[in-house]
Amino acid sequence: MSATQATLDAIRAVVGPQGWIAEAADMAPYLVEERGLHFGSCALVVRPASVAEIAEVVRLCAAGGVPIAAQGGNTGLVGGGVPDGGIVLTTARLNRVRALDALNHTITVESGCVLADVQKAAEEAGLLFPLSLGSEGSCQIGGNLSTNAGGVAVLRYGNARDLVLGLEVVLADGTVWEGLRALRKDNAGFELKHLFIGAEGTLGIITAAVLKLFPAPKARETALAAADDLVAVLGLFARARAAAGDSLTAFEMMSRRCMEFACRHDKGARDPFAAPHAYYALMELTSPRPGEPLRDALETVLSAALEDGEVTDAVIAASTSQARDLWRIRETITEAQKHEGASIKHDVSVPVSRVPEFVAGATASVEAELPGIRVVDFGHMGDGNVHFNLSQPEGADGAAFLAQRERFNRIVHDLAVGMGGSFSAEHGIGTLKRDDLVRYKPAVEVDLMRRLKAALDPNDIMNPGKVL
Ligand code: S2G
Ligand code: ZN
Repeated sequence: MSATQATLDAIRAVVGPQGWIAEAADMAPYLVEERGLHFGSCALVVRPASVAEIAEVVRLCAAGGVPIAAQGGNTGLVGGGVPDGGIVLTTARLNRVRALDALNHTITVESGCVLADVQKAAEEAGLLFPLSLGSEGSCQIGGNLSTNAGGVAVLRYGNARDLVLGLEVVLADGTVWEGLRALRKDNAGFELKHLFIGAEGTLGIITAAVLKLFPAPKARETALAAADDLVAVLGLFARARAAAGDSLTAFEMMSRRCMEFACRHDKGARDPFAAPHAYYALMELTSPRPGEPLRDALETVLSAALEDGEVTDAVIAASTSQARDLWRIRETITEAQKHEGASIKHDVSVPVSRVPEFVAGATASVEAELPGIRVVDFGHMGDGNVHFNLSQPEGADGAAFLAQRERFNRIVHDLAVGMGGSFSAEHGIGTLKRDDLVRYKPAVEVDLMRRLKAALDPNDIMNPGKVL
């Protein structure tokens, strides 16, 4: 019997019949990335029921040299959770809320908790866990932390990394690091948790976390403004930020094509304006103080912008359900784009002040490169993160379009990095951007990452081939 077979048998004994999947059809969903662009293979899908089982499985894999692709909800977009042989280890069954300390404003959750459930647990305690992204109904907090997820509230609350106080991690030799401290001040040595947040499972497996909670919003106003170009949208952002300060919780932008795709493919999405507009800004103000005059602030900002011709139209949601309708347009773009053929995505960031310049430059370049290409630009304007996604020309061959991914990645990533931006703002590296990491990160950074990887995972069993 091969060493691998012996290891797999031992793993099956550790987790028991409920804890493993070997049927090809049952394993299939674990082997493909969200958009079906990355496929993998594995010998076994392992579903441990406890940290102790995970630790023992990792110890066996370390001894047997069996690679582990740790997975949460498998909603990633860069192939980070797709296995390349070895086993998939899903933390889905570790989905308990272990503790919630309202006075300390912290919640301790296991990695398999779905993000929406963490948000709900906080809400039931009269508090807010602010991480919020399109896949929140299925993504799991372990994956959110492993990829340092961003989403729509980064402007006000930061990335996943900024929301974590403590971690529990199973290291590459099976040791459990129990670092679930719930302290906002703990300045004793290296900040080790930040090694594992954003490491995409390449240094260890996050099994639980202590997360920060915040006062729940008692007042919330949402508006959609229309503008002729991104310079105007940027001007509106400046006005809103100056007027509302930290009450401005989200500021998203989307182009006309996004509105068209959303309304074409999602029956629940409706353009609130009579006329088409080149760009839209979705803004949300919240406050923990009930009765805070957020609507007045919004009306003041929007009427001044309308008066100055910076904004061409605007609607302030008159109800929670209308606010949800406005958000739906923004959140359905990713799904809608799938119906428009092949897409080449870019998840870049530049200084907020340079978003209009970046989008104009990138659009001119890609349209010169391939007439008929359809730029689908939207994203988190408030934190400079643009999803500069490209849909194939109508009627073109999807595979031929995707074959040009490298070429368009180069154009778009070179421009963003050349503007002091990043080629990967929130989605991470996975396998998709591994080469770009070496191309764009300073050699000293890549070398440091490689040294950390060698130190923490000397047998290279933790998600090998991802990130580095
Ligand atoms: C978003 C989703 C991925 C994409 O909607 O904010 O992160 O580029 C994106 O479609
Ligand atoms: Zn995004």
